[in-house]
Amino acid sequence: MSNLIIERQDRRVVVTQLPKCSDVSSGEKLTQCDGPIIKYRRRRVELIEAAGKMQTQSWLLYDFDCVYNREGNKMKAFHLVIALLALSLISPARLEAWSYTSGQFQRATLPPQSHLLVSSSQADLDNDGVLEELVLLDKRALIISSGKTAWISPDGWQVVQASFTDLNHDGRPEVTLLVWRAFQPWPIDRYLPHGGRIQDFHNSDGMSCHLILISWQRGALREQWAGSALADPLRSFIAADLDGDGRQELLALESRYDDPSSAPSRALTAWEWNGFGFTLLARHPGRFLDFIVVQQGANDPILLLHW
Ligand SMILES: [Ca+2]
Ligand SMILES: [Ca+2]
Repeated sequence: MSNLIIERQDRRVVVTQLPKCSDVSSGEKLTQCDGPIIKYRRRRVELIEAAGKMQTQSWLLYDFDCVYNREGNKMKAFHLVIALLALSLISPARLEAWSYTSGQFQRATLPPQSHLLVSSSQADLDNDGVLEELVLLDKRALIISSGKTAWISPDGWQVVQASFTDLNHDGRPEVTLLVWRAFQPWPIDRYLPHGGRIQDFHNSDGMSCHLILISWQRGALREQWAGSALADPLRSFIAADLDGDGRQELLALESRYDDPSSAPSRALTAWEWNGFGFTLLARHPGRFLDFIVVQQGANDPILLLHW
């Protein structure tokens, strides 16, 4: 019980504290039991030095352990960044900086001192003051509340990504899921003589890709919105306020049904909530492997695309 109390106290500190940059030369006095921190900081210096030897990896110089959201709150660093770092060290990575400006994607320069934008790993979905957590395990999404499973994705769903967002702009957090499930035509299309309008929106295994929003509705966590099968499946997404209006847009890498999972994407896309679903704002063709979003101060975000 006392451990639980301490854990809850620590959580408050972790959520509200702004992190300091972690560095070998920070002057902080560490003891023997801080071995993992020392090891991490040494590895960080090695990566930065390695980055300095490469022409295209200037973004590796960024402090990927100092992560904030737009309001300046501490967020959790993602393994994705480390994965990108590792990938860029293996092969000569090609990285491009892009912004979303005047309704389209445009090449941009990477501002110094940017911070990585990542979604929080916790959010108060039911507004009771206790933070819910999101777990993705073996393509199942679980929402954990007060140590108990409050919601689990149904059998038959393959959840490939889950994030806390407010993509539907109702001022309350929801969970956005990127899901593969067995294709189902629209009910009316079952009776059409020449097939339905979405009949080709699935892979050869009959699986289609969907965006689904889960939120607190009528006293329980429920599907708030489930999109029809996407015309082209999404590889990954990031929710970020691209244009500084305080509302999140959806950035996503788009591929094609039956592209191998290791194949690069076909396009970078931006979408915005229209009250009933998502409207495409921009699409830029490109064989991208992955992407992250960084931001300098209150400037609009910059997308770093790895291809
Ligand atoms: Ca919301
Ligand atoms: Ca916006």
